[in-house]
Amino acid sequence: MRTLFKRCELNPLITVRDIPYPANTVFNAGAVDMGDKVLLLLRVESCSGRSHLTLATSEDGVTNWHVEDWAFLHPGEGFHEESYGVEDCRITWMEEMQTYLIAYTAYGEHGPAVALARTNDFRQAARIGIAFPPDNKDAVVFPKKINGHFVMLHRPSVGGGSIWIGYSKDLIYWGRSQALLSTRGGPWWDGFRVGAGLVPIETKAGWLLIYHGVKQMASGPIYRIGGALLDLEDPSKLIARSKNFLMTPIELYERVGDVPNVLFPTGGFIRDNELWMYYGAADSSVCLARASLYEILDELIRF
Ligand code: BMA
Repeated sequence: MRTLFKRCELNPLITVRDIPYPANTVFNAGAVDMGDKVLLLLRVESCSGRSHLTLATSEDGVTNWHVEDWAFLHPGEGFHEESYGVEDCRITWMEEMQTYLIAYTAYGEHGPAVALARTNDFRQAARIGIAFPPDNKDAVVFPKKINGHFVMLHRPSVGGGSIWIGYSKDLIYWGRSQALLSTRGGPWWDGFRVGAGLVPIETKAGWLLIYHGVKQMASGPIYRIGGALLDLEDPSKLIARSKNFLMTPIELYERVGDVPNVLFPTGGFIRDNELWMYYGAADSSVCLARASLYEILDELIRF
């Protein structure tokens, strides 16, 4: 079978055995290419069932992960909206602010909300606040302002499970919301739900968005990976979208786990025209797959 994405032969890269304190599972990590190392912000689900975010670094982005023994972002005292946990972050380097923006799911008694935090050095995070109230998740901030505005994708769970776009001047007040990429319905691989995956990547053909799509089966959902292209000047315009999924659960570590049949991409970057994509597998590990950027663009433009 010909596949665009090649799985790293050392998958799964990080499992709960690599966490230096008691935990239930590790998955869905934000990623940053720092040149001399790759930094991941892991979602660790503790033995209580709540999640927090923990740092891991590796010089080559594949082997010898050093996982910190403290939580970088923990459900905070006094932050009622995230009292059930902090989950599934995506990290954006904002060149013009010289800071990292972290979009994450703040899960509280009212449901999952989209929250933002910032850091300059990954020593500590400063919370910015809730950007979109429940039920909202799968948020990514674009890596630069477009027409003077910060731009964010997010996924309200009501109203069809589609990806929306919103804008802000100050990262606090968000508006001009629009639905951007809808579920396809019917038997499609992304018929039931979609959600943004990696931070959009600027290419000559448009913003490349890697997203997850869910198909509801008799036995439960299957989470797969697809791609889309958004207009560079006006990212609310969808230029192309993969008709076929780009990657589907095949390996045992993707098929079996706390939630079976899940590929959940949350971190990635381009190195030498190759897309490095970190994804959570079966809510039980962090894995890596790589693909040629040009082959992905080719696949998207062909349909
Ligand atoms: C989604 C998110 C992810 C999770 C996925 C599969 O709704 O909550 O954190 O990986 O479901 O369980």
